[in-house]
This record gives sequence, C-alpha cells and structure tokens, in this order.
Amino acid sequence: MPVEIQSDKVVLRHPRGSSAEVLLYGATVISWRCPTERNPEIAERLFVSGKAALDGSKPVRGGIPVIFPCFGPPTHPEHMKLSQHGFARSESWSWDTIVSDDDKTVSARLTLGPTPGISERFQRPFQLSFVVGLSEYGLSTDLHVKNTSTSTAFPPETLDFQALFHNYIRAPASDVLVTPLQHLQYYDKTESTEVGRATAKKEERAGVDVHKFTDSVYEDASQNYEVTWRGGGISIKAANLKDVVVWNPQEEAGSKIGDMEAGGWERYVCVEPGYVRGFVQLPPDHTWVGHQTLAVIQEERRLT
Ligand code: TA6
Repeated sequence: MPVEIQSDKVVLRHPRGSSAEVLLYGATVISWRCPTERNPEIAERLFVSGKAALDGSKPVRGGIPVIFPCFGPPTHPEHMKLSQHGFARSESWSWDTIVSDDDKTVSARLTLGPTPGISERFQRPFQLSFVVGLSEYGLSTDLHVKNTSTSTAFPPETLDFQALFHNYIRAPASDVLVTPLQHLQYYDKTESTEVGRATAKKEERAGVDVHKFTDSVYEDASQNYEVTWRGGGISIKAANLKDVVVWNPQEEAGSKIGDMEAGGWERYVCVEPGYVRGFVQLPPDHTWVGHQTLAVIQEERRLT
C-alpha cells in the first residue's frame, strides 16, 4: 500500500523500498528511510530524539518540523501572539489527498486553515498545503501558502510570513561538513537569541562543521547544499528559500533541551532552508511555494 492513512499519521511506501512517515500533528515528517545505490540497507536518514513527544502534546524534537509564519521568536507586529517558530508545527493538519502514486514518486498532501485556536493568535486569512514526495533515494517537501484575503483595500493586505524546513539530518556531528557556505554573510545566534540583534559575520570556511555549539543564519545562500561525513551524505536542493540555518546545540545547549535524548546532539545536524531574513509579502489571492528535495549522496564524498 503506497499511502497508508492512519489516525495520527500518513505512511508513504515506495515500490523500491524507501518509506516516509508524516505526523498529522505539525505535518512533521518523523521518518525517512531509504537505501543507497551501493548499500541496499534501508536506513533512517532523519534524527528524532528518543524523548520527542509524538502524541501532539508539543512540537516534535526532530524529523522535519514545518516553521510558519515566523522563524524564532516573533518579530512582526501580526505575529506577536505566536510562540517561537510559529504555529504550523504544533497544529493538527488534515489529510487531503494522494498527489502521485507511481514507480517514480509517491506523494501526498495535508492542509491547514485558520482554526479557532489559530485565529485567536493570528488574524490574517491564509490556507496552507504541505506536499511530501518520496522517491527511491529522495524526499521532497513543499509548503504552499495562499493569501485568501478577499479585501480590496489599497494598499493590498499582504500576508507577511517567514517559512523554513527545520531538517534534523541524521549524521555524526563530530564529522559532518556543510557546503557551500563560504563567503556568505551569516548571523551567529549563539551570541544573541534574536537574529536581528546578532552580529553579521562572513563565513570564511570552505566546509562548515558543528564541532562547537552552532546556530548560524546564512543569508542569500545557494539553495543547493551538501551535508557530508565519512561514509555518507545528504544533498538538499531548495527553491524560494533564500536563507539557510545550521544548528547543533552540542552539550552546551543540548543538555538544557528537555526533550533531547542524552547525547542526541552527537547524532544530527540541522540544515534548514528557509525564508527567514525579512518577510515574504504575499498579495491577496496569490500563492507562494517553498520547496526542498533531500537525497542521499551516492558516491563517497569524504574519504579522509
Ligand atoms: O533553527 C535553529 C533554532 O532557531 C535554534 O535557535 C533552536 O532554538 C532551534 O531552532 C530549536 O528550536 P525549538 O523551538 O524547536 O526548541
């Protein structure tokens, strides 16, 4: 059964063996398993903390949380009643439909609209769709944001938002490198919790490691990234997501995260394509789509 709809999640199964699981809560991908061309073992490619709540009681610590309409602590006047990273990752989405089911891709769509709970905190009209696509060696996620305002006011009532895929990539944090980020401007949040107040720096490293507590927001990046380590790697290709965040709390910050399993920070790196510097200003009746495709890197990239 390529798409199995359960009470709390959707399970996608590709005919060549890969699989993905998406919680209706937060439209959070909590598992992506696939082989590589050289190794038929169907291995988990995402990290989910063993202490993560998967019952809808709080955002999932791991997988791919969907961040909308704000990244980090809210800063936009229309977002000030929201919690960190917005509401999308902590609302129950609805099953919509199977989008594709063939030998190449199995994909499905979830939707979220203004529930009473959301409308108490966020008064703008909107409609979200989340489409997850599974291929033999890859996983894609698309966030569709529609401004459903019918207002004819002038200037038009834009829907202002930020969006990001908060990918927890399963990887040995001691050995992982993220490329290409060299020469980009970035904001080091380890120096301040708010991006707007962090100091702007320039990335000098050809490959970014996370040997120390890292929380960096890179601006106007390539949207094509490689996360590599000895023996493995994941590529990320994004669209409409001009920025990218690299985060690993290491023990310094990770030991203070209540739902982080012991030493969990050693087993992942977050590489998060997003639109987080500034805001998308979406006109009424327009739709914006943020896209990413994750894929296992087949050839050995890191031998030393
Ligand atoms: O994307 C990195 C980040 O913004 C970090 O600053 C850290 O707060 C992380 O997200 C996790 O946030 P959360 O609200 O899920 O604990």
